[in-house]
Amino acid sequence: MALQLLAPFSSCSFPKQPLRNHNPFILSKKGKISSPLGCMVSPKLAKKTIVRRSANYQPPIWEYDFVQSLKSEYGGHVYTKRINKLKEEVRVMLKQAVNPLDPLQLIDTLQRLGLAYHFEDEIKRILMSIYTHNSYDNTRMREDLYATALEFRLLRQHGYKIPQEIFNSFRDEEGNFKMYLCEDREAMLSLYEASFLSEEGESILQYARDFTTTSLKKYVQQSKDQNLSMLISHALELPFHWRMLRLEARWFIDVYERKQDMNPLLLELAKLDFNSVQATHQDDLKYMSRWWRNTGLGEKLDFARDRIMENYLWTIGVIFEPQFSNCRRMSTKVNALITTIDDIYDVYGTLDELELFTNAVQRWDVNATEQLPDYMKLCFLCLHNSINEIAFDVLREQGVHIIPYLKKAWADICKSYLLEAKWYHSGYTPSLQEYIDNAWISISAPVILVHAYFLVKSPITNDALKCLEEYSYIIRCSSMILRLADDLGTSSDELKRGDVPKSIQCYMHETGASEEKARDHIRFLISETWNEMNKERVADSPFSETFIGVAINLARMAQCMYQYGDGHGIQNRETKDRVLSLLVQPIPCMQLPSAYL
Ligand code: LA6
Ligand code: MN
Ligand code: MN
Ligand code: MN
Ligand code: MN
Repeated sequence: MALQLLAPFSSCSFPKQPLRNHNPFILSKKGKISSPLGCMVSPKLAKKTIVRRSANYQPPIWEYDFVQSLKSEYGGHVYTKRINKLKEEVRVMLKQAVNPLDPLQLIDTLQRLGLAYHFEDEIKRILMSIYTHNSYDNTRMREDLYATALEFRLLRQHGYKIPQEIFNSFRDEEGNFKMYLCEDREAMLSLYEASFLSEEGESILQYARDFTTTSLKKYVQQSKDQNLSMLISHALELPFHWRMLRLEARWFIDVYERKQDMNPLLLELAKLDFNSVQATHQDDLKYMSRWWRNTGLGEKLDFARDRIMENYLWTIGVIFEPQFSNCRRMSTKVNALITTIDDIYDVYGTLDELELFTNAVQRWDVNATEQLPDYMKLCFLCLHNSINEIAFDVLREQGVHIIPYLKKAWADICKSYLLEAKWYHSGYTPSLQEYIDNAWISISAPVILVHAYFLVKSPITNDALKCLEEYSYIIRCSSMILRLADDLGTSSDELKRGDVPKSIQCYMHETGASEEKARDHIRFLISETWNEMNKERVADSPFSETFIGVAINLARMAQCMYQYGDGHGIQNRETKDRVLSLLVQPIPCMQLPSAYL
């Protein structure tokens, strides 16, 4: 049964849109968020013994002193000099790459090594020239599937409208991909990766994805070539387009080192640059861990997740480039506040207290703290101070008063939290549609993205502010993926401790499906949402490329964090290893020759 995910806001406030027949769901592109709780009056807090739940979250494994002891030599002048020299050499390589495949492969390698951000102008120029020198009207016969798919992927990534029919040369009269192509694993991988740049309704790409997935899975089962199998399994687990960039870079640097035809210059640059970026991230992290300790929230609100390391890790997935330190730092504050407040609503607070808190946030008024219990006073003031400070910086530096936007985002999330709390306390199971209408907000992506908009330092425009206020479609798509990925990773534990039914359970309740089928359905919705987001990221928009990148990266980071369960709350082995490799351990490098020291 096809489920219709229609308007992602309360369905009573907005007429449902007609279904487009090829699409199993439509996220609404516009609309107001209704305020189902706005008219409710908070009852006075009753003085009685209160039974509170516990999530039994473990204390943080990353101790304050350990974080403060992190130190890297790679931020220093000597390394910067070497990196700049290597960058010049890569620029020459980019200029000299002329045969049609060379520049594409070089760009792909630079992307995967995490170096592309240094060469954005050069890469744009090369792709522009490839685009203008070729015809994409699908009459041209193409012979090399590997090259065609790579060209298609890189061009689409960069916003060119390349038709899916570019792959017609590789299909027979019935439209099937020609079977002999399966023998060429590199081509299969290349087409597989390209197929994730699809938009909704692009059946050739969907077919390409199914075809290559089947073929690559079969290969992995039978193959003796361990190296290639490892690459393929990695891609099958998550395609490049869905992956968190820094982690992918860290992984690929090791892969690249083992490649026979690798270029030592690129390898050296990739390692040094990774380590130098890591040095910047360590500085951010140390700053954040001091801030967090000063808030006292980790200590005083003992029921809540104390996860400053994980809260910072998210921001590396969202925007890793060294020049965005301030954005990462302020976003970490936002994440830490979200995580704490979410636990207040989901675990610790009574319904009466939650009404008061929601009301205080809506008023955005320090006078509202008076009625709050002490633990909420602390949290509310921390929220108020931290967010007002972010707004103050923006006012000082860019002359725009943004508190109305920030406080609206916080009021919206608190209202959505409160609705979930009411559902929980009344034992109500919503339909999947009703759940989603609220849950794309309660997952916090709108709050994260509204703040990020003001922190990426692109000029603030009125058009963008309007889109921000109504949570334009790219924000909704990113939120939807974050929500569904979070539900896949966290809902089992949430249900055990007592929480609202999440998307999986709502779907099971509504359709009678098994948990496994429900999970499949949620994964399917994630992939449909990616199709929508792919279209949206290249559509006309008042948002900067940087901000659109942030929205997409947030979805990628969600799929990373919840890839093996609740990587945000549980402190599982995978998250621990990721922290170690991204934030703690530099990549071993050869000593620089003494001339540099
Ligand atoms: C996930 O917790 C959590 F805290 C989030 C708000 C996810 C994203 C957070 C960042 C970037 P949980 P719920 C800090 O699974 O209650 O408890 O909405 O969220 O399912
Ligand atoms: Mn604690
Ligand atoms: Mn929660
Ligand atoms: Mn919650
Ligand atoms: Mn969850």
